[in-house]
Amino acid sequence: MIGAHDFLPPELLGAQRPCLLVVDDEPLNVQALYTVFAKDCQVLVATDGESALALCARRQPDLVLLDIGLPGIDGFEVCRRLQSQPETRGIPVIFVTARDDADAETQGLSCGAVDFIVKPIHPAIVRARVRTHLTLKLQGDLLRQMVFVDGLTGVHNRRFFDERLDAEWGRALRNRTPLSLLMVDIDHFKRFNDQLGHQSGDQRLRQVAEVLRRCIRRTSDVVARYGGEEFACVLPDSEPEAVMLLGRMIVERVREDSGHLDPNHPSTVSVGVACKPADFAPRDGSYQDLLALADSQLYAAKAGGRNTLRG
Ligand code: GH3
Ligand code: MG
Ligand code: MG
Ligand code: MG
Repeated sequence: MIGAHDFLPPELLGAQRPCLLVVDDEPLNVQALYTVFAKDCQVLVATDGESALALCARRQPDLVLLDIGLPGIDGFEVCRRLQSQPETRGIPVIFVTARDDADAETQGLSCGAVDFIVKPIHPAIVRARVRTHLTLKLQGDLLRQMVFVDGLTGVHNRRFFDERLDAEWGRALRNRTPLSLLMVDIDHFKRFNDQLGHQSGDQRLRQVAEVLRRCIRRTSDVVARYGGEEFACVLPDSEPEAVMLLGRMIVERVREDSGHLDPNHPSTVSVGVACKPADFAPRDGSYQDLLALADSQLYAAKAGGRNTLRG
């Protein structure tokens, strides 16, 4: 990671360099900004507003340097649209523009930009301001990671699961859409730990989390470590038949994958499924009831011999 250590505190840098998106329709301006940051950052370029929005959604840059005068939608509108979408709201925007009037700066900041720089740029000043806002952005990312992600397996944690279940429950009632839960518990995991040690147990937990991540792929779905060797998944807008199929696939994949990795010690899981139908009324119950139902189905799967699902 050449140079980035001097530019940003090393504890904030992940495996990849921070990613900047430069949006400007004038090649000389793009070149000037590219030269300032190419050593420390991965630099993406867009020359109009629509492609800037598409790149932000797809690549999730850590910061956007945004011109105002652009072909098609202007920079203000780009900034507003970034702010209006949950996936891009967290990306800081700095306007870099030839407009040096207070009106433009007021409008830019009220659209949600974090800073406003007037062209022609002064490289050291742009670098310093970008460093400040990138640091804040990466600190925020790190904090969210620590608060919402399970350190051992890399899937979300219980805190995140609880918040999302609460939110998705509300949304599913309002929109009259189905909402499903999967509870997944590793079978005889105490025995596995006793026989092979806790480090192998931790490794197996990571493998099972990876299977869940591969099976459950929609961006609205949540996979979380719910407790020790128990995982929980929220699946918005999923019909019961599809969720049962998914549960069955998880049961099979865990058994197969763990058997491939260690033929002498395959693991199995038991799965409990609960679904709130689309036409469910609030008086019919709460998301705690749905959780309790998934949990009781999980226990039924255990009682039914493990390595299976109930729903
Ligand atoms: P069952 O099939 O009924 O679920 O049996 P089980 O042995 O899986 O269930 P039990 O609740 O008796 O034991 C769960 C075990 O999971 C006990 C604990 O040592 C292990 N475990 C929980 N968290 C971790 C962890 O972070 N790492 C490791 N290695 N083991 C863990
Ligand atoms: Mg322009
Ligand atoms: Mg278990
Ligand atoms: Mg358990």
